[in-house]
Amino acid sequence: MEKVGYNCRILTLVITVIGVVLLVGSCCADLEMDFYAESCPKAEQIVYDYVNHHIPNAPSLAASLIRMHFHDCFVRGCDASVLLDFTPATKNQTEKVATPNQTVRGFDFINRVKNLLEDECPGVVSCADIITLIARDAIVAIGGPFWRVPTGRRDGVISNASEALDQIPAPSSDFSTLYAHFANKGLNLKDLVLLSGAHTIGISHCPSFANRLYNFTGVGDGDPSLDSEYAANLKAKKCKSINSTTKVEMDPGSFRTFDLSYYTLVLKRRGLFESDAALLTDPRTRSIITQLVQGSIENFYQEFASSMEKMGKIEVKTGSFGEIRKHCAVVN
Ligand code: HEM
Ligand SMILES: *[C@@H]1O[C@H](CO)[C@@H](O)[C@H](O)[C@H]1NC(C)=O
Ligand SMILES: *[C@@H]1O[C@H](CO)[C@@H](O)[C@H](O)[C@H]1NC(C)=O
Ligand SMILES: *[C@@H]1O[C@H](CO)[C@@H](O)[C@H](O)[C@H]1NC(C)=O
Ligand SMILES: *[C@@H]1O[C@H](CO)[C@@H](O)[C@H](O)[C@H]1NC(C)=O
Ligand SMILES: CC(=O)N[C@H]1CO[C@H](CO)[C@@H](O)[C@@H]1O
Repeated sequence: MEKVGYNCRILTLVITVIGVVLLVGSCCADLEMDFYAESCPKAEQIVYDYVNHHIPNAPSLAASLIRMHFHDCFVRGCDASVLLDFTPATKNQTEKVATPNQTVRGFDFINRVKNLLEDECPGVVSCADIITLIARDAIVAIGGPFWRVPTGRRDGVISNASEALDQIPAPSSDFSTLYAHFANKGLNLKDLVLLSGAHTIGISHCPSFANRLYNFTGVGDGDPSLDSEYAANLKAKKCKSINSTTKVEMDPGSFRTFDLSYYTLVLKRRGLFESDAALLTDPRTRSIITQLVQGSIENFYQEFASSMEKMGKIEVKTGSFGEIRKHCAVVN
């Protein structure tokens, strides 16, 4: 009698476990390494080959591609919503037209890789995974850090310009604004400091920071937290007026090298944006920067890799959510 009851309880437990596994499996599967191993075995190699064929001729694109990945993940998760063009189906203007995206390049690059993958295995590889893989491979191609990219992301069907404005932090952000934006996405202060380290490569346009040179509080003043010699130099050479549209290397002299010099600049009060300078205004982030600068480049790469892997998992759609777009710029 007792044994039957016992077996019964075991059976119920087994059925419950199976039920839970099925439920979880269908709704919110995890990303996994080499997700396309069976459905499109050459997918990751095709991305890798394309990146390694083209990035050496256009290394500056690597910066734009990792930035695109960041902008994608911060709005509705890493779901390629950043790639959508405005059509009647999107109703509102899409993320692409929002201010932060106006300086993102590399959309054609993504589309060309997508076309190769559609030729190889139609309808299988998501645009969201393509952005994520390309960003990693492009940074590795310029000699930067490698990080793991588990795959299986699916593409979103909504892209909304005003959400991009709300969720991608502005360069004028202070510490608490940055803290809140990152915490909203499950990222901590260490991630904030490490991911900001991507500003060791790439360029900025003057409008992103010109107020710090010419009109910080609206009375024609400069930002006192920006090194005055550095500010004078920018005014004389690059951003000659507040309306200048010139480009500036964010990490002058080493803007193509993924190194620690961004952090060295920030400590010298030469971070370009208020958001870079803001990392010094909190003792916790300041101390993380000091430790990074004192540590090795290998340590930085390792820490950066783990924050990138975390960023690549923000609010991903997997399993039966979302879709696999046929064209990255439009929903199916
Ligand atoms: C912490 C908040 C952040 C703010 C406020 C911010 C803001 C900006 C701004 C305003 C620009 C220059 C745009 C222009 O005028 O051309 C820029 C460039 C860039 N950002 Fe950030 N960013 C942040 C975080 C990140 C993260 C997390 C990444 C990547 C992991 C990233 C990667 C880059 C790169 C690589 C560039 C150079 C782009 C190029 O050369 O085309 N940024 N960022
Ligand atoms: C987005 O679309 C909705 C409804 O179509 C409209 O009410 C709203 O004002 C739009 N917002 C923007 C920022 O365009
Ligand atoms: C876009 O986002 C705004 C809020 O940021 C919202 O008011 C609007 O309805 C959204 N549009 C669509 C089409 O979802
Ligand atoms: C500086 O900012 C103030 C207040 O926003 C504005 O009235 C003024 O025109 C600005 N000056 C310049 C040179 O842009
Ligand atoms: C910058 O542009 C604004 C508006 O386009 C104009 O009012 C202002 O005079 C310009 N400032 C300078 C310093 O050229
Ligand atoms: C790549 C892209 O679509 N960029 C767009 C950003 O927004 C500006 C202004 O709306 C467009 O002109 C760009 O084409």
